[in-house]
Amino acid sequence: MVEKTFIMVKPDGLQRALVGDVITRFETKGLKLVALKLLLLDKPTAEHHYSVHAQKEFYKDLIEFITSGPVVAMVWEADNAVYIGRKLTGPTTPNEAPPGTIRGDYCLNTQFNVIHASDTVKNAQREIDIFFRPEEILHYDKSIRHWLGLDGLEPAR
Ligand code: FUP
Repeated sequence: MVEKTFIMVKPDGLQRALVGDVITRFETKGLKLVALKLLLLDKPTAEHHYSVHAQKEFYKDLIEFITSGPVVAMVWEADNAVYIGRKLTGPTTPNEAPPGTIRGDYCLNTQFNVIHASDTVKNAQREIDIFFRPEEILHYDKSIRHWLGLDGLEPAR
């Protein structure tokens, strides 16, 4: 099933010059970039995005952190995009994130963990709606589909 997932490079990722690397990992895996913007989150938007954590002890710090500098918000599309996005990202706790994942390769700290990736299709849609207007999500074909094996089993002519 074709899905969209919401991916965000957090302020630490941008300051550490990891935006390009994050994009490269999703691009080279084969997902399709359908929306992207650089923005400074305001507090209400940050609180909306992280509302599920409102009662947690780390919530205040999390809101302060996520609004502390520019972030890069993106929407990536693929079959199973949400699951793939989480796999590329790695677990929340950096010590548990295996090498080869973004958090496993770049993070030592649970808060400064470089990237947000939607955890369910439902949450992905909710998060996309917070950050993007419908007309900001693009529809287009990528010719690479064939070479990723996404166009069926017909051999190339
Ligand atoms: P994730 O979906 O992996 O980003 O993790 P969560 O939704 O559970 O948490 C959202 C963010 O809160 C994490 F990216 C980092 C932060 N967090 C903490 O700072 N401390 C914690 O104990 C758990 C999460």
